[in-house]
Amino acid sequence: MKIRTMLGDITKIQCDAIVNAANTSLLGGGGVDGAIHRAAGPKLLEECRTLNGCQTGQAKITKGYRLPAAYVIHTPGPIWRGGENGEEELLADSYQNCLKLAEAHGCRTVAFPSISTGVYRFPLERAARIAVGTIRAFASRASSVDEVILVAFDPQTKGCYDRALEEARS
Ligand code: AR6
Repeated sequence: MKIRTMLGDITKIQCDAIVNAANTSLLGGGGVDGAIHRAAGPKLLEECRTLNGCQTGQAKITKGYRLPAAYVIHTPGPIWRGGENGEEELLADSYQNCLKLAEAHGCRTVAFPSISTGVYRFPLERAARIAVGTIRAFASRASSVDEVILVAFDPQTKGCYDRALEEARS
């Protein structure tokens, strides 16, 4: 399984599934969540309303509607509260549960935004290491997913991903 990083807007990416850094209501919000709902159109919210929310670290899947991606995998990442409240484990759960759902739906390519590092204030470098570590650990048991794209919306996030990947490979 290949892992690559890119700078860009996740709503423009042509792949089987994009991940949404959602909240537990799954009813939309700001940041990447707002951008995904705007780009997908109102049918995405309609489907989300049928899902009854989602717990932190878990994931639920919908269709992509007007997005180039076939599916959206929604996961509420943890809100950073100092690091003593299971935040690291919950962030790893988010990545892992998204990958499991992608596998269950036969996805080959999956794109992730930097979950929890915006409004939820998870420290960026730690989050990047958790993202890379969890995806690499999953790679050994992945059968359908063969490419994961880590999509950074700003150069600082891209730099953190690239360093975390380099560290993990060396
Ligand atoms: N493409 C890729 N990444 C993006 C995009 C985009 N179009 N837009 C923003 N980002 P955030 P969180 C980056 O705050 O911290 C929402 O209101 C952004 O720069 O979107 O998990 C939800 O409803 C940052 O690097 O998500 C929740 O209430 C990253 O995506 C809450 O925010 C995540 O930032 C979730 O907070």
